[in-house]
Amino acid sequence: MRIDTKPEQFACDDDSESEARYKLGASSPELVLRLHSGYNYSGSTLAVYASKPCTPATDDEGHRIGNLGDYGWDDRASSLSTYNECRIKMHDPLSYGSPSYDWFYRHKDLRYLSRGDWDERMSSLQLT
Ligand SMILES: [Ca+2]
Repeated sequence: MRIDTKPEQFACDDDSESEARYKLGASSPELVLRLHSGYNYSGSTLAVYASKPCTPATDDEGHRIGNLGDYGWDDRASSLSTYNECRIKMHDPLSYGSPSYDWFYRHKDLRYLSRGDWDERMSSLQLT
């Protein structure tokens, strides 16, 4: 059984956006994913940063979140964007598994997760 490392929370600058920010890994983080609580990139946001670029390998354990509830985002996302060549696989249960929504191509913007019946459903995710 895998136990995921809980990412550290970023310190917020006074003049920064109000969105919550988290990073996966330790150094030189780059933006890989942004979740939104509303459709069409509206509502609250969660920005996810990774310490290394996404790669074509789907088994990269460096880019995954096993419990979005750790950040208050279990069953909450209604739209999302990926960045920096990353693709996402969404999972309904905690700790991955089925049902899941397949990998999207790079820079795929998902403005309405309801279209795939994935509105407020994702509980864990992988990025590649
Ligand atoms: Ca779920």
